[in-house]
Amino acid sequence: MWRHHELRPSYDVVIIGAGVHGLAAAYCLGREHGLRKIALVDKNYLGAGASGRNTAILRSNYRTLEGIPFYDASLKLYERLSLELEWNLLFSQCGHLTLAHSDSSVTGLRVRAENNQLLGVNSRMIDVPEIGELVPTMNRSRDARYPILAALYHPPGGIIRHDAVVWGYARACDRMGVEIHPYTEVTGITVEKGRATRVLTNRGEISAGSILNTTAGWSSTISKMAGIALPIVTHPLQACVTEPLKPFLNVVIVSATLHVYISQTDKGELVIGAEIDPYQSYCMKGTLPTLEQMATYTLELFPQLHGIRILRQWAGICDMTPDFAPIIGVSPEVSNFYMDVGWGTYGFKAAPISGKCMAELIATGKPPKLIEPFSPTRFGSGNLLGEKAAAAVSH
Ligand code: PYC
Repeated sequence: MWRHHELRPSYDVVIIGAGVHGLAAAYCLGREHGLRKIALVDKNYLGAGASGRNTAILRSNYRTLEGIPFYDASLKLYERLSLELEWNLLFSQCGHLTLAHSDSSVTGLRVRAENNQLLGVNSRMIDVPEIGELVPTMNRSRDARYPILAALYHPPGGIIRHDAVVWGYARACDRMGVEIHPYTEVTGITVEKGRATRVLTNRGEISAGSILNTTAGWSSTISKMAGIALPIVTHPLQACVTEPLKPFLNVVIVSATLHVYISQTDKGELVIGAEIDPYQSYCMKGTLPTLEQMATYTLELFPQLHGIRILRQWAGICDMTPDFAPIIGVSPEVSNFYMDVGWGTYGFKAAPISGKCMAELIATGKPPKLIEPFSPTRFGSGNLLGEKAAAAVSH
């Protein structure tokens, strides 16, 4: 799939973090801008971080006028990515349902539906009978602890095979001559006269024309090596997968009130996710209380699932920003240090468009319009965004 290389002494671009964001940026730098002297370095195996730990949900039903077009561009790139990479990513556009269990969440989801429609994204509010047509197996009783009142329906949303996305991009990068260096941990970054000149790793030193930080979970620690402070806090986010069941759920279900989201894979397993852990940590282990919560909330929606077995539980770590929007752009302090970080719980779905935009920015020096609102300078100027209301579950 990709070859082993010795580290060369210098590259045009060194990308730190070989998850989907780093891979997508390397792929676009090569494919769209003709750059080849690119090294992707990662302290672990490919997909060991957030790229292989998310619940693989794709959607563009966001809340803000900045976020909606961005995630929608990403979804459209995902729609043709299997063809482009010649690698089946098992993207199933089965649809995405965000449930409302209170009047205030109906109002909030209505705003999202209207903003989505205004910007050409296929989303609409649906009532309980229509929810029943889409998910006849879900408990829609008025006697439930939190009865379902309505839902935001987003037909183009769905699930994909996240490992396949990593492998597909990695294979395409390798074919172009981009070097992928797993197990290559960055231990320092040298900055001279406002430019990052060298990346120090456990396998030696590399000089770099440009450096791109695409790490998730460690983005603030990597940026700090270049002397850049980021307004990020890092929290674990847990998920689990059940034994395979006969197909009964062909839409992604999200309930912010119940703090749970559920989908069924092609193999029949249920993938279930929680809200972020309430404390900051870099730990990627699951905990029993969160597993119990995920099980309890799933049973509120699907009581018939009692007794099914959990196969695995895990955590990924998420870099949370104050406005639930990413930090994308060049550092105002270090002129050749680029960042595509701070994705919170939204990163996986944004990878194709972030990679494209970062590649354009690095290759041309001009930020594409789509990423301008996410600039690292917005915290200083007070132009924060407000994407929290689009979170799958409340945080
Ligand atoms: O934003 O769809 C989402 C999501 C699901 C799990 C984590 N984030």
